[in-house]
Amino acid sequence: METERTLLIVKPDAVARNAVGQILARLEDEGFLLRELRMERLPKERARAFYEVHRERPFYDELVAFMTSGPVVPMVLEGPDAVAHLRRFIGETDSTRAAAGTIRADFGTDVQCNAVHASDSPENAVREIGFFF
Ligand code: 3AN
Repeated sequence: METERTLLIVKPDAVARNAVGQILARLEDEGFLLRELRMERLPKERARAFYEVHRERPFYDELVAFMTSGPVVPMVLEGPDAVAHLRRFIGETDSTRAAAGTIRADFGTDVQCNAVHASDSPENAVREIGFFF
């Protein structure tokens, strides 16, 4: 397996419920190596640009409003096959359907407030890491 880097963002819902430390601990326990980390408040235009691929989706404005509603914690994680590994580890998009024990099941609420974002392909990981770091 190839060593890869991927981007994870702790979203405003999980920051607001004081879960950053617990999420970090799970990621570290799973063996991901933490390479970059920051807390920031995303300006609206940055959030719009980050989710540009969803521009035409009906939830786009709501998604941007949510992602700018409070601070986020973007980070770079590294490990073997990190992109796919992290996607499996966080669980599926809708927190109400995510497998028990995943980050989205345990710290998210629904399809929008789902605690974390993770890059969905190696190409997007490169783009998203470059966007934040
Ligand atoms: P993922 O984050 O699992 O890659 P995407 O890329 O389909 O999921 O969606 C990006 C983000 O948009 C999600 N993390 C979620 O916050 C939001 N989202 C996705 N689907 C919906 C929906 N039907 N209604 C509201 N928000 C949504």
